[in-house]
Amino acid sequence: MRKIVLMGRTGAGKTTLTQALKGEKLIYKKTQYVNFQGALIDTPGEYAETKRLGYAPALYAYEADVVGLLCSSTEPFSLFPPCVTCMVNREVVGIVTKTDDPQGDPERAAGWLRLAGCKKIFFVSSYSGEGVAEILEHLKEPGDVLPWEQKVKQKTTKTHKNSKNDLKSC
Ligand SMILES: Nc1nc2c(ncn2[C@@H]2O[C@H](COP(=O)(O)OP(=O)(O)OP(=O)(O)O)[C@@H](O)[C@H]2O)c(=O)[nH]1
Ligand SMILES: [Mg+2]
Repeated sequence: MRKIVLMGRTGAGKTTLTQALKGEKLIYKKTQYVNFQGALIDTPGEYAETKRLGYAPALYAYEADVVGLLCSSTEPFSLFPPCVTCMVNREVVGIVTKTDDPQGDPERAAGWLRLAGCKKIFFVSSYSGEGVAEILEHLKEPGDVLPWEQKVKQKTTKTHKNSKNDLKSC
């Protein structure tokens, strides 16, 4: 998988999204420091919110192949300045989170992410699972087998074995 670093304000849903991407149980845990978890890099929201810490996300971007800027559908304003994506020489994608929230406005969040320079926008809800598979597909590299593909592969192998046995019994 290509590595993605998730950035966005406190409560944007970065950690919950890492849990959803890994198929784990969703448990609230405040991020205190940058967490490296295989292909996922989770950052604390304070890095995006505090000017003095603002250089850290730019540096951590170089540890990843893709930068994910998160903006939840419920955010009242955007933290990302226009065209901020030019600060890193990595692909930057926008991720609108909490699309399930009835109080949210996903299109407004997507507009802010486009203004920040994101060409590709994912709409996700870690609660319902919407959009999670699309992010995994985007990070997939040749040779990677995603969990649902593995099941299909196993089924195909089983069917192939069964048909072999069927042929033997004939
Ligand atoms: N409705 C809804 N709530 C969500 C979703 N994802 C996360 N939340 C909630 O939003 C809150 C913050 O989520 P976190 O994943 O901890 O946010 P974070 O961006 O990691 O925050 P920091 O670690 O403080 O930077 C939690 O109460 C989550 O349960 C979602 O898809 N839908
Ligand atoms: Mg977190």
